[in-house]
Amino acid sequence: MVQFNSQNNEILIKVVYFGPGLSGKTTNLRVLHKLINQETHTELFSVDTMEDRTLFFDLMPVQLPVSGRTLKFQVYTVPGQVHYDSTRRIILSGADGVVFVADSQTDKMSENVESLNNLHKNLNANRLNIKTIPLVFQFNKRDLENITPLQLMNQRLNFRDGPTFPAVAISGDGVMETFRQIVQDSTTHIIEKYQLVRDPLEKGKILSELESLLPNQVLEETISSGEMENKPAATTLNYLGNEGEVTGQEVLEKAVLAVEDSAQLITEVKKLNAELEEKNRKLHTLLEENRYIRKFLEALFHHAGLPIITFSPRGLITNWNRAAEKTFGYSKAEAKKLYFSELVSEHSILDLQTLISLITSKKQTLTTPLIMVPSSGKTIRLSCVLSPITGEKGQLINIAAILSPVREGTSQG
Ligand SMILES: Nc1nc2c(ncn2[C@@H]2O[C@H](COP(=O)(O)OP(=O)(O)OP(=O)(O)O)[C@@H](O)[C@H]2O)c(=O)[nH]1
Ligand SMILES: [Mg+2]
Repeated sequence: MVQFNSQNNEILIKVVYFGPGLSGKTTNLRVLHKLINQETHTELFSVDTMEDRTLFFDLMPVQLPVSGRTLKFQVYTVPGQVHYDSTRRIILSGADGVVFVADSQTDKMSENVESLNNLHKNLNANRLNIKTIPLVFQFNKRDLENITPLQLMNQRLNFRDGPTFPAVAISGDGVMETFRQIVQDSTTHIIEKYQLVRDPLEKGKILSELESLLPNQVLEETISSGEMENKPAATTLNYLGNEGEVTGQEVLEKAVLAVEDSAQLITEVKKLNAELEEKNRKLHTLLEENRYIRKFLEALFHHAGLPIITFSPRGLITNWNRAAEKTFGYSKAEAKKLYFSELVSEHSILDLQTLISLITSKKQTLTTPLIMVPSSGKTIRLSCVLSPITGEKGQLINIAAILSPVREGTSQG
């Protein structure tokens, strides 16, 4: 189904996991989902699943960014049960690669062969050729007793001498290896078929980048068949309420498209969510730092040994520290009802006014001695450093006054 979106430089590639019922197709996708979910925020959608039987299909969209392009793999499983034939045909439509998951148990060989014939028939119905489409074989359930030797499985099933992988999908063995192979083969196939990249060096670069994007780690735990019920690994979409086979080509096609769209949307929303959470975390850290700095500055302000007073451009006191309380004898609440000029003796008022108009116009820090009047009425001479406090746009918000004793004397009658 390869589709190109030249605007976003996207290439859509469809890969289908095919095979007889219970051979382990869904298990493969669940393992892949566990392994690649972290980096790619990939979702796994299971559409109409009853216990561990796929009734419609599973879909896992995997986005891999390589060399300025995004390769969007749509990875499907078909329902293996014989009577879901038309669903398999629809899912195979436009496939760019197939993984055939065979069940290694000796008594399953005839089901494997029947399923392979069914693949042939349904590819044909979609005008696809089983001899040329990228096809990877996985011989699954190698952990069980009574299994067919690999060589014999190869002879019976691998009619075109394609790549094969033994696997124990429930414990993850062989799952990533199989996926890597189909990713490489279907990408190569598409690049060559549509002549997307002519330079062999660039083609090699894309393929090795793809290779490095898929993780090497192995599954830590075994996937149990009951896991889906206890801890859903997949987003379950129930597109159709009907039980059993859905008939009507058109309905099925629409259903597949609708699920693809929802899958795409949900994946994007998840990705956005993850980005938002990350931004939120950063913002939170910043706020915490800010809160800390604020607390630190507040402590510094209140416990500074010198009186510090802030007042509005009109002169009304806005803040007042403990040393100011001690020096002037007013509590903070009382001080906030006063104008700064009320603390200044009439001998210094002109000096103060000149200073404030200079600060207002030039926004500079200025120092002057002032004769000041505490609540006791006994004046004191203090050196006053006046600094502008400006807002984001440079506008004057407040003026800060830091007061300290002047060297030559402390009081005047
Ligand atoms: N022992 C063993 N069991 C496996 C292995 N892979 C899958 N299974 C089990 O086989 C059963 C069927 O696996 P699924 O992945 O659901 O099979 P499927 O091919 O999707 O089946 P359908 O959806 O019906 O076509 C589950 O109980 C799996 O846990 C394996 O490698 N070894
Ligand atoms: Mg299944």
